[in-house]
Amino acid sequence: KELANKIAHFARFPQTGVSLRQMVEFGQNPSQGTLLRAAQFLHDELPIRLAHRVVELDSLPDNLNQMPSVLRVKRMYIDSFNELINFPKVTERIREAVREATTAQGEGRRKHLPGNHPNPSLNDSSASGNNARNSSSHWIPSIQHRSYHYEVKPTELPVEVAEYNRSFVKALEKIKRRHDPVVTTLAQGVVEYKQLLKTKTIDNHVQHFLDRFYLSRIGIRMLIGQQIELNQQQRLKDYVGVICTHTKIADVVQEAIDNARFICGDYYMLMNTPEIELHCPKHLEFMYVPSHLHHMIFELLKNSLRAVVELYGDEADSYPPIKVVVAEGNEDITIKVSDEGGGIPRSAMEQVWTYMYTTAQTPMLDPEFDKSDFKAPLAGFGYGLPLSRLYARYFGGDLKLISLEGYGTDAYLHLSRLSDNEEPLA
Ligand code: W6P
Repeated sequence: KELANKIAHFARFPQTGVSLRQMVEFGQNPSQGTLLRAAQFLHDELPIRLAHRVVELDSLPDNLNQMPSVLRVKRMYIDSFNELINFPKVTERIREAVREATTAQGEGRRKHLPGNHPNPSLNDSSASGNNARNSSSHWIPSIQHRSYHYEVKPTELPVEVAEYNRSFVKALEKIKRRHDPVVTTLAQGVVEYKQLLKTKTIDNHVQHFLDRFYLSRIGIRMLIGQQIELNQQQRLKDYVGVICTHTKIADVVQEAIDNARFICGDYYMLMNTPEIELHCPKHLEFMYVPSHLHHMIFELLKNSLRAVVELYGDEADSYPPIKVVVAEGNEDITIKVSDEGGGIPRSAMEQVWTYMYTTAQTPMLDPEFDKSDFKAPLAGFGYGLPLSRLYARYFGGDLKLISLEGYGTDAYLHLSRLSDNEEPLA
């Protein structure tokens, strides 16, 4: 139908990646004019990314793409796609006002290249000439031209600019909230699929689909989260949106250590929880999203704690400590988490990264389940590790495990310092 055509049309356009550095440079002291350009970029880019996801959901194996849970997820993507393409375009009058105000600042006029954009409402019909297609970011001069500062006095811009930004943020907030349950809903679909096929493993095709899908979700939510945060009046020191330009690694890791130990002691009702030693250059800082960093370290520590406690028993007088080493390189900051929890057999290493692998029961995925009397397992839900690796990869890092069966496990979390890596887009 018409909708299917629209989605197919948008899905033919390549997705445009943004690097951490671009997000930061774009978001430093953004004027309403800069925020408007960012809004235009998202107005263009998000429907493309969403359309890619819908097409991929459709092309899943037959009995999976018809699962009620998969259809529910698809519906969310379609609804958000529709809301975005029906969101009013920036009027030519506003655009002209922003252009004027920007130029008046003496920064040099930026050429607004004409768009041959999939969304016809976004095409600049008044412009002519360059219709180059391959650079899909060509209609975002501010991102294309690595100059991001539009020092525009608010008074120089018509009030409609701020109004437009506000209403676009509202639309983004609604979309973000709608997609909150995507991971659990899709996980439920995978459980059902597994039951249907009476299998315990997941084929590579589905595994790769889920990796792409969740990676894409991280990116979409990052971009939406940035736009929402940048539009807030209040600004935290050292923060650009959700990015902290001076993330103190030792502090974030210590926080994750404290939280993981607390959760572990609570879960196993331990008298003394395993110690976690941290070796980290005290003042080491880098540009990152603290919540992502916390999430990944917390996840690794929970796995290590579980392994150690289950190897030595919950009544042991003491446990071998878990060691966290933070290494400062030029290219990477690498965080090693070492436990003596007995390791993983080599044959099980691949399973650790699959979305099927669950050592724990999965009542949380049962909608009938009463959360109040459920004790969340410490680790081993099957999603923590693969998702953590995607968080690492999203900004050009990676996560690797080396196991010494019979002794313990080392996890290596590589985080790229260069921050020029563009988002990986499947
Ligand atoms: C284990 C299994 C595991 C997974 C991830 C991180 C650490 C560990 N330790 O025994």
